Amino acid sequence: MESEVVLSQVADGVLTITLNRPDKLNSFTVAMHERLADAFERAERDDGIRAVLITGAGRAFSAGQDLSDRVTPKDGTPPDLAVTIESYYNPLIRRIKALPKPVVAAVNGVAAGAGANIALACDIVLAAESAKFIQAFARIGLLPDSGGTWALPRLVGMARAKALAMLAEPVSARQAADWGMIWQALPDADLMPTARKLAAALARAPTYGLGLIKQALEASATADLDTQLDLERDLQQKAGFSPDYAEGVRAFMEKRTPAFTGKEPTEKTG
Ligand code: T3D
Repeated sequence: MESEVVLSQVADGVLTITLNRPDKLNSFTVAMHERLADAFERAERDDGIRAVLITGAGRAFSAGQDLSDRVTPKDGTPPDLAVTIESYYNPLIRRIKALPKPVVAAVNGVAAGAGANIALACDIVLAAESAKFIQAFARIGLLPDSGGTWALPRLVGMARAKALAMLAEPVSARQAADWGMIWQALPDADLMPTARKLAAALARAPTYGLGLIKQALEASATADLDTQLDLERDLQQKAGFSPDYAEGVRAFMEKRTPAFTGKEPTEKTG
């Protein structure tokens, strides 16, 4: 029996998603995309899920598109890549960005092609020291997709983005952390315990407020300062009406640890 290509497990308010085609370095098939979409849909509708952790089984995070689905006979018609991008990769990136909950990537091994850019679309990226990021696209005549051409210049600057995309050379996890492309590189044995701990801490945090942080930071990429100041005012108003803000201030004044519920404001109390 074929094993599940994407594994999902909920514990401590964290939905852990494991890409699970280790013998093919977790490269993406349609079935994988569909299972991954199901998992994100669950994260969207289940209030009990307050953080998502995504990782890969085996020695890779993901090697991007499964290229065995892309072999064209010399006289055959080439695949229309816009179709898969529009149907699967773009919706996935939009979903990660729009989810009002933190998404953590634990990059356990090589992340290549769309695999690299899916990891980089996550809110907090941790990587094992043995992991590497490869914008492999140019090796096969493509350009970075899955938001790569948007994310890379913002994360590492245009000079590095162009070289990474055109040379398609691997970047070590340590180098990626030093460049600000990811949050942390960790000794291999520490990756999953640290990632689980971090995701569980995020799941106990003020989820509604974290969603607003994510919204504001994502919007800043294309906004001018005036627009961003207005957005901050509007989102802070929402945050100020949330039960977690009231709890946070009370807990501070009472010198105790806050017990956040992550809930949205139910009514205007201010
Ligand atoms: O097509 C569209 O819809 C458009 C969207 C495109 C998005 C993309 O992601 S395009 C980019 C696709 N990905 C790549 O070009 C990366 C291809 N893989 C590699 O370059 C290398 O595998 C790695 C650098 C990632 C790792 O190298 P290495 O030496 O550690 O492993 P390996 O021996 O190459 O791979 C191990 C196995 O996984 C091997 O299978 P085998 O021979 O043991 O049966 C290899 O064929 C398989 N594998 C690795 N990557 C893919 C793959 N099989 C299918 N598709 C892959 N992408």
